[in-house]
Amino acid sequence: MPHLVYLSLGSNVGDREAHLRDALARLGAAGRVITVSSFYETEPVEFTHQPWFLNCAVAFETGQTPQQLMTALLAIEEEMGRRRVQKKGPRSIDIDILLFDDVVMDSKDLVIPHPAMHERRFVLEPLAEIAPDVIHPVLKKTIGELRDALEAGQAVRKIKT
Ligand code: PH2
Ligand code: MG
Ligand code: MG
Repeated sequence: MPHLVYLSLGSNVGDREAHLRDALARLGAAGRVITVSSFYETEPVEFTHQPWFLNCAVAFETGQTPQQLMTALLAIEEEMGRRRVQKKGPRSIDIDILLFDDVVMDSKDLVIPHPAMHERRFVLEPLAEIAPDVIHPVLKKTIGELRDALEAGQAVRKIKT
């Protein structure tokens, strides 16, 4: 049985749109892309002294386990030249697992659902576009509800493509 996964993609170095498209194409090696949200220009949060990001959300189907998928995503990031210099800092591509079926896990190097997803407008706005009624398996709220509950701030704007 394939697993239904939601991913968040982000880039804030170089040709951000090309990086997102390149990553989307490479995801085919690990499963099947079902839906891609619009691309959103987003204000950097947490580590704020860096360029604005381009972010999107992806619905994805895979036969892999969470660990296998994370390994595949890290390989894509590496192939695309990502260098880990500053934690939460500038990156050519970041691919994060947000949700994996209804899996709840907390291992040393992989936490699902993504522990910060419910606080991040750059995640919830694109995700609500493609999966508003999906329920967060820990918070038991829909993605639309989580998005509506965010405090004002964290500028996010859909770009025309
Ligand atoms: N990623 C982070 C930290 N801050 N801010 C925005 N707007 N978009 C991101 O993808 C992002 C961020 C760590 O992964
Ligand atoms: Mg991230
Ligand atoms: Mg990451």
